[in-house]
Amino acid sequence: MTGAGNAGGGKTARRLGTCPLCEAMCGLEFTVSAGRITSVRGDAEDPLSRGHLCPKATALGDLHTDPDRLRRPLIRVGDTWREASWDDALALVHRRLGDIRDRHGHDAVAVYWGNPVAHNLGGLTHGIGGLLPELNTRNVFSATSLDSRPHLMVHRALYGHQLLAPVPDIDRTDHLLLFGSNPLVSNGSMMAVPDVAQRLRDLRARGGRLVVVDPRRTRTAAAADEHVIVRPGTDAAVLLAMIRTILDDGVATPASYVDGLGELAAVVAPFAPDRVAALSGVSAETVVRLARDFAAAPRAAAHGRMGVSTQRWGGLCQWAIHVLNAITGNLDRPGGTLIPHPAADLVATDSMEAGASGRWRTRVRGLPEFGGELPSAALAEELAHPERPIRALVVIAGNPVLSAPGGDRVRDAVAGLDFVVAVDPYRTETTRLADVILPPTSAVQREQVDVFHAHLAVRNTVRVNGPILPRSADERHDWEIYRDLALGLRRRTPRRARHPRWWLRGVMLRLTPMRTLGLLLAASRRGVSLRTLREAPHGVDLGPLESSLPARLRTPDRRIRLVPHTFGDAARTLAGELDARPDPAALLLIGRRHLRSTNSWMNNLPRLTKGTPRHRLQAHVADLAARGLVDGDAAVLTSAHGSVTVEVEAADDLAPGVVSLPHGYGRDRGDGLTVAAMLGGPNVNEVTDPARVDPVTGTAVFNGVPVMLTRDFPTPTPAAD
Ligand SMILES: Nc1nc2c(c(=O)[nH]1)N[C@H]1C(S)=C(S)[C@@H](COP(=O)(O)OP(=O)(O)OC[C@H]3O[C@@H](n4cnc5c(=O)[nH]c(N)nc54)[C@H](O)[C@@H]3O)O[C@H]1N2
Ligand SMILES: Nc1nc2c(c(=O)[nH]1)N[C@H]1C(S)=C(S)[C@@H](COP(=O)(O)OP(=O)(O)OC[C@H]3O[C@@H](n4cnc5c(=O)[nH]c(N)nc54)[C@H](O)[C@@H]3O)O[C@H]1N2
Ligand code: SF4
Ligand SMILES: [Mo]
Repeated sequence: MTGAGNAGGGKTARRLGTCPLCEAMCGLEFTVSAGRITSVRGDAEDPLSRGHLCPKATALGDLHTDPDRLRRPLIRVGDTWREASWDDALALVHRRLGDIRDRHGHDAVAVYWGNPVAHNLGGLTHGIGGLLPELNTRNVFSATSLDSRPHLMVHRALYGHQLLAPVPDIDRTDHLLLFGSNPLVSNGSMMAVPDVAQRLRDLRARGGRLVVVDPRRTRTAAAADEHVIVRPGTDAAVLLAMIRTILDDGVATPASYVDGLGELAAVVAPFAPDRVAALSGVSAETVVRLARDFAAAPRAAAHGRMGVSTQRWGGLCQWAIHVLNAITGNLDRPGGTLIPHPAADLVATDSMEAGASGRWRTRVRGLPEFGGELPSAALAEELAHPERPIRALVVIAGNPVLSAPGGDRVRDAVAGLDFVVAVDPYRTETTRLADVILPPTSAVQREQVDVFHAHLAVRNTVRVNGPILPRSADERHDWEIYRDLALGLRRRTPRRARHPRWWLRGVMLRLTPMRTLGLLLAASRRGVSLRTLREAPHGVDLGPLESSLPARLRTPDRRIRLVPHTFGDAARTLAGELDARPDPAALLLIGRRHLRSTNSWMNNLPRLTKGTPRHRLQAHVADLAARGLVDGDAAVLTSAHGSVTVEVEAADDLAPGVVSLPHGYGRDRGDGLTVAAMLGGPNVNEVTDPARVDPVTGTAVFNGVPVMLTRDFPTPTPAAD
């Protein structure tokens, strides 16, 4: 099952792989010499990535040989750890989790799963699909509610399934309008788009336009035809004013299966462009022009990402973006936005639930579940509930101490539990709090295929590769760890507590991920089987995205209702706040990502961390001067939640009034030493505020957080909210 054959001569071999690190799913070609990866290149024959790769992929070999990467299970003994056999470590987990469930019930065991799960077939088949049902707990949290939950909830509300995701048809569009998205650094998100730099050059070469709305002149904004600066957290008002302009102009052309234009007009009526201008900093003329340019383009696509998902009105922003595409006739049109139709179709095969919500709620704030998950902004308070309904935590490929808002509280809450088990290759700020760490094989030791992100890709392709390197008898894949955890818990589950599909789940747990993929491919009926995949190691190309509505809608009447209640209500609430004026003294905090980092991990690898430090708080030079600060100074950043010490950096690409800190920093090895000097810095999520979530979706607010920046620790008067 390894890819291309021998490069010829000696012990050097070329092997094809697929990068698991981000949504772009780049096809890779590894050179392996004497059991080590000596080079990584992009696979020019991959139909999606076409030879692209980014610096992170070149570190996959370093990741594998990293001496800090755990190879054997660790069991905590007081303040230290001992290596243990898999049997001993698993037995301990089964006993402790089993006892807690026997005494306190299934909900006493909570789960947090992180981003790498979604990129890993075994994470889906045996983690989400196997271990989670076996744990059978309502207390499931994940990175989704720190990320893409607004998208998923909008997909569910408009199209009937959380994974029916229209993505920009970037290769054919004439007009791409991006809100809060920086694909030249992130390689696209909720839009898997490798080689995006070339794709954007092609767009402009064929006479198309790229417009970026962002408080920062990002790489993507700098490459655009137009960059519109917006005050963080106010995009929803801008978008609703754009919709109003298009409706007022009488140029809305929604498809025949779209209902609710009249209701929409009523909802957006308060959003007059000049009213929105003072709030957002985007002039009325600009709002009107953005709307008219978008409506007039023959084929246009609007897309929004982290900047507009993880802000106060993330749900409204995503809803408005979809509505904008729909009312201009761009939804489901080549060159507009189209719903991918992958070879392994999780929607058509009902392999993923459509996305119910509100079946249960968090205890403290009453925040609703969506798709079986509670908002991670509530993780700390739920874990630390005085009645202790939750006693144990299972962490799968996640680092909530660094990635969830109020990370300091998450740390304390996790530390206060009776038992914690983590499946993770590293000792991190989170896993260090565990009683047992179970490390999986590295990314290059397993077969890789990304089934989930194929539902978000700008072309329908699929590719299975690997493993690049063998594993030893003592190493376990993620899926085997999830399987063994689940099987041990099954043995302890009394008959009365067994869920309805008990027997079937037992069978599925015992299949390998590849067998499950084979079944999924067959059920998807796209003409692709495991065999065809193995015969085409560069990938199978099912071609460009295609129109497929209304046939693929999962709404009860196969129609799209433009104004679902929750979004209409939220728009009315926002309308009531339109004339609020931002405090001119407050700064608004936003995040940022760097080309050579991946959320909170891989940043201990020298290849990726050399160069200028990235953990500094960037601010406009005028904002620094006003506080008596210059580049390089230490300062204190304070929000309603907390304070951190920062090193400031003057940035000329940020709008005045806006400051920026990346997440995933503030790393330390647990012995007081930072992982690498430049990773010191603060954990931004000790400043982001878990108390503030998007009221529609419960998603964390990472962008547009009101903060104060001072030379010294302020006397205790937190920033005005
Ligand atoms: N302030 C702020 N906070 C943010 C964001 C932001 O923009 N600003 N972004 C949010 C977003 S979009 C996301 S996705 C989250 C990420 O949040 P998380 O998913 O909680 O955090 P990661 O940093 O991705 O941690 C991944 C962990 O998985 C481990 N890991 C890596 N590969 C594997 C594997 O193959 N198997 C297993 N079992 N473990 C593995 C790594 O060692 C690491 O500890 O952070 C969110 N937090
Ligand atoms: N190199 C690298 N690539 C990655 C990752 C990584 O850590 N490193 N992480 C991956 C993950 S998990 C994800 S989810 C994706 C995220 O992919 P993206 O969303 O494309 O990446 P971000 O850098 O978070 O981009 C958010 C943008 O929103 C802007 N912004 C902030 N606040 C606002 C606002 O209020 N309004 C508007 N309009 N814009 C705002 C920011 O300036 C920034 O440019 O990236 C993925 N790819
Ligand atoms: S863009 Fe993403 S998928 Fe492609 S090589 Fe970089 S990290 Fe891997
Ligand atoms: Mo993410």
